[in-house]
Amino acid sequence: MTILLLNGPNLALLGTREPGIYGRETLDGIVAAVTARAAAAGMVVRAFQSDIEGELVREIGAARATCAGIIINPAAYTHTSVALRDAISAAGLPCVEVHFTNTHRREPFRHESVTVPVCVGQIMGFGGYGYLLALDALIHHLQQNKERA
Ligand code: CA2
Repeated sequence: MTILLLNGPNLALLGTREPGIYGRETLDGIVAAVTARAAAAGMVVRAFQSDIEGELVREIGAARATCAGIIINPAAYTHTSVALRDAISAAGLPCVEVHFTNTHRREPFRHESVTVPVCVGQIMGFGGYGYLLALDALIHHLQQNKERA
């Protein structure tokens, strides 16, 4: 079973800039931690980062045939992207949205997520650890759904 782990614009900068906001962990380190935890649960992670909205949309579309679920940090596209929201909705896969920061404690323009209404749920404010929480939540959701199917 494969999980798609998607990260949006500027998240490749993690660990190199603004450590006061986003911490010192790198994206590679977070992907490695999620991959190891998923492997312990018998799952595979496909990780993809892009600064380009259309590339993220394309990956979500491709996941429909190959993945069991999605973990996504859409970054700034969280607050703007109807295209990502439509792609998540069309994929029909359970999706967990994750954010490093608690966006509700930040500028008003970060308070709304366009994408979260088509996700199972959202985890924010726990830095890189939130990605592990998102993985656990997604696995739990998949197991619950399997039991009900
Ligand atoms: O808190 C989050 O995870 C965000 O998705 C991060 C986005 C921001 O636009 C959202 O409102 C909340 C920004 C990602 C930028 O990542 C950087 C990482 C290191 C240095 C600079 C930017």
